[in-house]
Amino acid sequence: MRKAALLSILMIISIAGTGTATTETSPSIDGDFSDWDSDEDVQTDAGKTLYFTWDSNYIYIGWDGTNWASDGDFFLYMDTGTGGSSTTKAWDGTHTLPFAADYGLIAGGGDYHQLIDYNDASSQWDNAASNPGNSDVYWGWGSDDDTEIRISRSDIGSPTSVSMVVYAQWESAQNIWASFPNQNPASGSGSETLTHYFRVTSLTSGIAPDAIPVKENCAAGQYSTDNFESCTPCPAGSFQPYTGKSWCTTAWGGQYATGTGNTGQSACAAGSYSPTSGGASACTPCEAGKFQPSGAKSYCTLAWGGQYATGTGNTGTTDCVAGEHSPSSGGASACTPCPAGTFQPSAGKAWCRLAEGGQYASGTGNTAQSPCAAGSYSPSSGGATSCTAVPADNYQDQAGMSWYHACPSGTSTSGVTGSDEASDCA
Ligand SMILES: [Ca+2]
Ligand SMILES: [Ca+2]
Ligand SMILES: [Ca+2]
Repeated sequence: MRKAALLSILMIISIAGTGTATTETSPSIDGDFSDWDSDEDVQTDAGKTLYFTWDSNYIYIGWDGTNWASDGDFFLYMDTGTGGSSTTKAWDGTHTLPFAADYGLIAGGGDYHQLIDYNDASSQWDNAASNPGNSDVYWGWGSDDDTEIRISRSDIGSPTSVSMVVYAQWESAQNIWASFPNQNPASGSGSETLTHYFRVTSLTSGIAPDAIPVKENCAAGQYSTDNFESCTPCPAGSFQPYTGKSWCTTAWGGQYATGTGNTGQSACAAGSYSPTSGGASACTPCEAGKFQPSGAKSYCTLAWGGQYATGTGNTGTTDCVAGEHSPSSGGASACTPCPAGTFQPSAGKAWCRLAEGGQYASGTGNTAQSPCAAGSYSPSSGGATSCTAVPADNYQDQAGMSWYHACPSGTSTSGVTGSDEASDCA
């Protein structure tokens, strides 16, 4: 049973295949589809079939089963070359087209129809100088609701290629109820963004209209690598703000684009950066010893000498406290206590001062030096970590001195060191 069903399907496909023909075809405009070839009913949507073909003088569109006086209004938009508009002519509202259309055909019902021409100079849709006459259109109505349309190729700039969308909207509202290519939305609710279109790259003979490729206008955040047969989200670290592009832009230095499908990039926050080479999917916190007070930067700055930046992601630096320093070369993640023999009374300094002659600084992290006591001294070269007792037969009766007095001739301290007054010499 299932085998038999499959066989009959195969037979139908085979019969349809042998019956196909190719352009060029010239059907009569009479509300009768019997003069169209079997490969010219290109798609179905909402129960309606779209027919499409051409010959050397005309483009032909067919649409079955709709009374345009009561069941809605008909719209055709064509991109034939440079310029044009991706917004439709306002008709109870506008829709977004997947290309910059140069011509359109609007039909309200009965015999009303209008070929329109986008005026790039004034940025508006104008009625075309030539309108297809009644002899060129058979509008579906009550007794014969099949529509056939013939548009003179010379009336639309004699294009050699064309991109096309066709749709129907409600009788007195912009809501789209059928749309071709049928990959396009037809939600019956307000303004739509049409994403797909038929693309005929050469309006020549030998082409089967039902094999015309449907192209996708990539949305913002996407790009196409296969001539718009499909779209791919922009990879992390890149973005695309516009529709219909074949590339994504690498995020700039100081910016990032996280995840895929980004329509824009974001600025790195203060305390972080992304490199000038670009393409970051995330920003990097400033490393220890560096800082960045501003957003959208491609670098962090070394902490200045006398300051430090501890941990990562710093937006600023901190002064070293008194008794500490960081080197003038910068980039410190911590400050260093002043070594023994030196001191620093101020905060935010890149150096420590040597203890002066007659002074000393013991241990590390000193904020001040101390004077040597009487009976002791430190050398005038400075940097002493402690004071030295005055040698025997000498004395020093003042504090803070780098030298000492010799006992007067004929006197001594009897071998005692550290004498702190002249009377110790006897
Ligand atoms: Ca016909
Ligand atoms: Ca165009
Ligand atoms: Ca209508």
